[in-house]
Amino acid sequence: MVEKLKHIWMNGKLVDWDKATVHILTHTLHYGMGAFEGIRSYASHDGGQAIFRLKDHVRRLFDSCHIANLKIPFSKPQITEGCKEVLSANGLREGYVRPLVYLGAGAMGVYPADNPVDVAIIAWKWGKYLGPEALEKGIRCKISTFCRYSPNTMMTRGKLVGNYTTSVLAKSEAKKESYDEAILLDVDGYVAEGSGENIFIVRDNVIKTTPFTCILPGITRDTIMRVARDLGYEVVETRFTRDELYIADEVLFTGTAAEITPIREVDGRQIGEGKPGPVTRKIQGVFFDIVSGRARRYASWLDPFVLRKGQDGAATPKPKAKAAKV
Ligand code: PPE
Repeated sequence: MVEKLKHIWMNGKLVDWDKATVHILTHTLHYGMGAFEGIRSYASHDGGQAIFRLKDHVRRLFDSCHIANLKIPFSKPQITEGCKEVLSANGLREGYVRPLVYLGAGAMGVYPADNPVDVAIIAWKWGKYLGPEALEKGIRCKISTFCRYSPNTMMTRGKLVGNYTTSVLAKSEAKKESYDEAILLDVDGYVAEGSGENIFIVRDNVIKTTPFTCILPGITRDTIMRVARDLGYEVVETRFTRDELYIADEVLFTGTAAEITPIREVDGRQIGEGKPGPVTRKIQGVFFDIVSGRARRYASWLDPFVLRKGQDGAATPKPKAKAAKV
């Protein structure tokens, strides 16, 4: 359950959490055409707080909308400010920010003639996406019976609302069978990505990740490719098969929500030593140094923001109750 906070940004204004509602004729609710982002903010080691790769997330939101033919009625700087504003207004140092662009109420039918394009930005507290021990111990995955879309079925470079129906099915199937997460193959049978993460494999210190044939161009994926190359590893973008995954020394997921999650088992087969391997550990370490502002080399990926006075993430002290009149 998402914990209720104070405010949500809707079409340029902060509204009360409970008042951030939509009409049942909201077009996106019926037909799934919309776009969203997922962004995290982190506490910095020096006592401040910053949003990780905000500029790149805002750019991808606009790219997604361009792909989907949705004209956002706000500029990139306005959306950027909106993301900071919801964190600030809710007193969240470490939060997850979800901008959502959707077609509002108007016409029904698949042709959204004059429906308004609405924008909301929500922030909430999101702990470890794949469970409290996922980052430390690694997770168990299953190759899904569902496939990632062919590029002309859904346009997968956009983070589009409707694209997530397959993710919901794949994840639910995996959880029902007591796995932590699903790995989807593409329509040609090669490994694509997780239901909400990109995937990397490591063998003999060579790192491979799937190319942009049908995956979401993950910002964490891009971060990890850069970090791994800076650490001196060879990183290759290439298709690989499920058996190559089974015999990898290490497998890991990357994503804003999932961060850097090691995979210790796929389809009942142990991966490597069955625990996070040395490459994954090293990459994880650098990632958390980056987001907490300790790795100066990557400081340009951090966008600091201020918390509103009295909203430092701690529970706001309640005003002292007045003495009851007797
Ligand atoms: N693939 C998919 C399908 C995906 O949804 C995500 C993010 C990624 C790759 C990684 O992208 P990036 O976050 O830019 O590194 N999934 C988001 C939503 C998860 C959800 O359940 O909601 C996320 O991590 O924010």
